[in-house]
Amino acid sequence: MVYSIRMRSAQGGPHEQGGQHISGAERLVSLENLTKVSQEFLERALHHSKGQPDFINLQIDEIPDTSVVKVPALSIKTTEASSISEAHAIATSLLQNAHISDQAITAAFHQLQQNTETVSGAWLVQADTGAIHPQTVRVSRMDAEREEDIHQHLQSHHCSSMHSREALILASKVLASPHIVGELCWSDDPDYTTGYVSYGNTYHRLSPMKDYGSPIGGRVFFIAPYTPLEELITYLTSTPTWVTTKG
Ligand code: WAQ
Ligand code: MG
Repeated sequence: MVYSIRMRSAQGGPHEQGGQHISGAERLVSLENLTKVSQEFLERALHHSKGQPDFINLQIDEIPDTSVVKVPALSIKTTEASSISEAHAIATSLLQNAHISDQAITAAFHQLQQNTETVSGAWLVQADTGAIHPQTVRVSRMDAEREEDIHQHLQSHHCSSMHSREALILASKVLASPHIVGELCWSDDPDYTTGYVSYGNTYHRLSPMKDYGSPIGGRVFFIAPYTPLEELITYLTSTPTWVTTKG
């Protein structure tokens, strides 16, 4: 058995009652590690640069090992730009390479830049028309299959922050869906300015995507035309997934 553990915290009440999202995290762990990771998640919820939550949800579900699907980890590339506008221009050209329309790219940047009320999930944007699905989706039930391997993979690209680890795992699960053609993300944590674009089989780290100190960030998943939304949302939220690394 493996255990899905997830945390989300908010200020001003629960998310579903209009609380402001502070932080969240999700992992798949063995029974042996459950207590340790629960404690880590609680600590993270209580000490976050976005502030003190007054609502914390810690949820644990048992999952049969056999139901976990495997997807490959994306390869990693890092680009440091000299300004935010240059980083955004690079992000735009990467998304264009993924055949995402200019309309959709503009809609995505607009949505993320005006995310003053932080949401806990990602926006789904139609890659051809730029139409934005009204509900956000929080991806869950994913982790690295082998901790040493993902660590090695990140380390070999000189990134070992918790932010990179979690974002690479999330982006690998997301892009493994045949309905998702790319992703644009930067953190809402005021002290973290690196973001990424993922498409094909690469996670392109880009910095700086925003001003240091800004609490504005988020995620957009670009979806293909005719995507079966319910099926996609079930995969993102519920299908337990191991991200695997080779070499
Ligand atoms: N599912 C969907 N959306 C999510 C999830 C999730 N599990 N977790 C976070 N989000 C959305 C939500 O709107 C957050 O406010 C926003 O993304 C930012 O989340 O150096 O840390 O966890 O390799 O603050 C990129 C790392 C870090 C780049 C991104 O995002 C690198 C990051 P954060
Ligand atoms: Mg955050």
